[in-house]
Amino acid sequence: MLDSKTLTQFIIEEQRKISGATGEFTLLVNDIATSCKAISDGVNHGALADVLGSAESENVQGETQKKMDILSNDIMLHVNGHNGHVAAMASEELEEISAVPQGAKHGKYLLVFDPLDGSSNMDINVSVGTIFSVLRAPEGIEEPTEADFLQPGTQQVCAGYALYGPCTIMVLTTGNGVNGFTLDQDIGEFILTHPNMTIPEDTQEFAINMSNQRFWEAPIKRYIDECVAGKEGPRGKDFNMRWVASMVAEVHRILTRGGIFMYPIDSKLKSKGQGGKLRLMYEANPMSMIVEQAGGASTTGRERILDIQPQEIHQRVPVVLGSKNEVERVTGYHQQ
Ligand code: AHM
Ligand code: MG
Repeated sequence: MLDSKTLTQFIIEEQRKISGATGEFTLLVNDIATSCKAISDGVNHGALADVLGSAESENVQGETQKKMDILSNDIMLHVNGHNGHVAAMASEELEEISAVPQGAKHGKYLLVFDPLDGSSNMDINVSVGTIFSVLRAPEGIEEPTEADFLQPGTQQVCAGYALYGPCTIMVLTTGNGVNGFTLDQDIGEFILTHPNMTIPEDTQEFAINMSNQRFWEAPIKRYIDECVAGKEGPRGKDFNMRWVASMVAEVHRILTRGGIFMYPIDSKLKSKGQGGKLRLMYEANPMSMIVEQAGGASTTGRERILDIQPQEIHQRVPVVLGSKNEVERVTGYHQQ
């Protein structure tokens, strides 16, 4: 413990390097960490705290909400809304943006989050996570509107996730590399355990929901066919496959040992009028910033995700991210 560095110490040191930093960002990251500790506690108690199973409600995406989706969303809103560091928040679970509570001070940041990603895994006791992204609120605006959130991913001040797995890990970037912190449950602090995480450029592991194969476009079909063909195919090597169905866990695996993760556009999604499965602002943008900061790449197959100008807060996009050379190959197949 005497040699270890807490998340708060780490952020304070980072902020000292920036002239004019007021400490507000450090306090915001502290609030986000507190929310993730509270969500982690709920997730860990499972049936003991009666947080498994579905609630009676649907979210804005028309998906049935899990009890833990609602609890996680409430925790994020409550912990981050009252302390004067955010000007407004947007959540995957809420139709409209959320203003800070009446009477609370307005901060200079916009906080965007998916409170419990992969929540279909809750009931089967498999990893879930929280994904977040911090943007700057436009200066001089008291009550931000949805339009103020529609900033491309390149504008993110910070992006991160908490993974609730065998242990709880928070991974974040402020645009200066990627660092991972493990929650020490005994003292209630996130401790720097994974400094300077990087993604190898090459990989032999892919992650995709293969049950959608018949709906894919030709470039994705070709890429996966070539991986599956293994040593005897055009790639001349065998590939391994993983699918946790929890984006946070897939990205964490890729940060740990490389890999490529894909949720491409397909004819089934198109027939529902959707531009992809994953949400640009809550999932694709924060994960793309983390992956790029770790030396990986992230595209829709056609363009860099971080360059996309969002049209609405709940917009969905195709996602291809991970080890650079594989992502570039998939993107190349889309150009042919
Ligand atoms: P969610 O935000 O409703 O939990 O959905 C997002 C999740 C991702 O974590 C995961 O990659 C994907 O949806 C799983 O999709 P599928 O159900 O096709 O396996
Ligand atoms: Mg999600």
